[in-house]
Amino acid sequence: MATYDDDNIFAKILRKEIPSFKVYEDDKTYCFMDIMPRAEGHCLVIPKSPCRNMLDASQTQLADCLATVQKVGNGCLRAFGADGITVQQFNEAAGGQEVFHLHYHILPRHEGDKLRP
Ligand code: DGP
Repeated sequence: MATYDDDNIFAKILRKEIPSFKVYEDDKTYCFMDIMPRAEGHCLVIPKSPCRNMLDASQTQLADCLATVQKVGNGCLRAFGADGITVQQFNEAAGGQEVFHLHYHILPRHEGDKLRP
C-alpha cells in the first residue's frame, strides 16, 4: 500500500489552504460538507492526524472518527429530520477511495429515499 501523501485535498482542508464548510470540530477530528453531496446533509468525518484509510489507521484514530460519526449522525437526525443515516467508507482505489486521507461519509436518509449517484 502507498504511504500517506500530505498533498491530498483533505490535508489541504485541514491546513485551511482550501475552504470547507465546517459541521463539527474537536481536537482529534473535523467534519465538513461533501462538495458532491449524494443526499441533503452529506458530510465527511476525518481525523486531524495523517492516515491514508482504515488499513493504516491506529485504533485511536478509528475510535475518534467513529465517536464523531455518532455525534454528527445524531445531529443529522435532528437537523434534517432524517429517519436514519448511511455511513460509507472506502479503502484504496480498488475499494472506491478517491481522496487518500481517512474519511467517513455520513448520509442522512429518509424513509423510501434513494441516494444520488
Ligand atoms: P471517496 O474518496 O470515494 O470517499 O470520495 C471523496 C469524497 O470527497 C467525494 O464524495 C467528494 C469529496 N470531495 C472531493 N474533493 C473535495 C473538496 O475539495 N471539498 C469537499 N468538501 N469535498 C470534496
